[in-house]
Amino acid sequence: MSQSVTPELRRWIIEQASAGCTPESVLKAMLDAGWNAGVAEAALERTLLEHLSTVSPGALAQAAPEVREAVQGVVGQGSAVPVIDTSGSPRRIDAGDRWVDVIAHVNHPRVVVLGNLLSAEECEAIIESAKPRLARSLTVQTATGGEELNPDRTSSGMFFARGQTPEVTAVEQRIARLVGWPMENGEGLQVLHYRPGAEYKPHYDYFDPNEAGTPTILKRGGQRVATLVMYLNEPARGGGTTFPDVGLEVAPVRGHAVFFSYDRPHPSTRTLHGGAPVLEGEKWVATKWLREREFS
Ligand code: PD2
Ligand code: ZN
Repeated sequence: MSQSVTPELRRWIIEQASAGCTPESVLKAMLDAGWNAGVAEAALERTLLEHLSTVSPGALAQAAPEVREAVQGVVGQGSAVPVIDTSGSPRRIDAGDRWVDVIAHVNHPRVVVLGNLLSAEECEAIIESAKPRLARSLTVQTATGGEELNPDRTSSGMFFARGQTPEVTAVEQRIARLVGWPMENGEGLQVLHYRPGAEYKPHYDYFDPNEAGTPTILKRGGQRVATLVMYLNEPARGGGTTFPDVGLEVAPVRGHAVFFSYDRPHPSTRTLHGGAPVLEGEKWVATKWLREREFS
């Protein structure tokens, strides 16, 4: 079945809630009808909160501060984000020193699949300069702001400093032009290497506002607002980048990339994503995370 949230579905959710059904019972009905749990929860939450804030701003003002904050987090103004303009359905976009192919795009989540972002020579050069510095990947520990080994992430990785090699600089300038976002707001390029069986389980790239360590992390440039995963080689099978809420899998093809943006640190952006297990061969990617402000 289609998992898109139509105006009819929104109307039905509001009717059920207005008739006194609890959100839990509406969710159960959606799951029984075959909805994906993540999509159903996001649709329900967003629809009810939008409805509440439209029909009854007074009720919202009287709500507990944490409820009000949650509502504003979902329906309030999101942050400005990097944008790849696909209105008018262009085949190719000028990224300064290179034309980049537009292969596919989706609005919610905002995802753009790109071809020809990197040349084969750039991919090779980035892999070769990363190789000597690879170590088992760590993830940011949002509880403390430090880093930790994460069993959900069985790749090896390393970070370049911004502008560390000529190829890294060229790619960073190209990305800045492509998405209209200052190069200074980008974290250093991360390179990941996956062997057969290695994967990166589904996660969000933004920092969870409810974690104790997040304020420390946000001091360096604010939230992450977009991600670009660039494929540096091609595993024979597996290793796609998946978006489980919308059933999307992007195939890892050398020189291609998947861009996604998130205007608030909230699951309603539907940007849950993962790196599927590599089934045959190996996989190399470079990830560029973009922050709200200069990352220093
Ligand atoms: O390697 C990937 O496909 C992948 C998937 C999910 C990379 C990341 N997340 C990441 O670097 O954040
Ligand atoms: Zn990720």
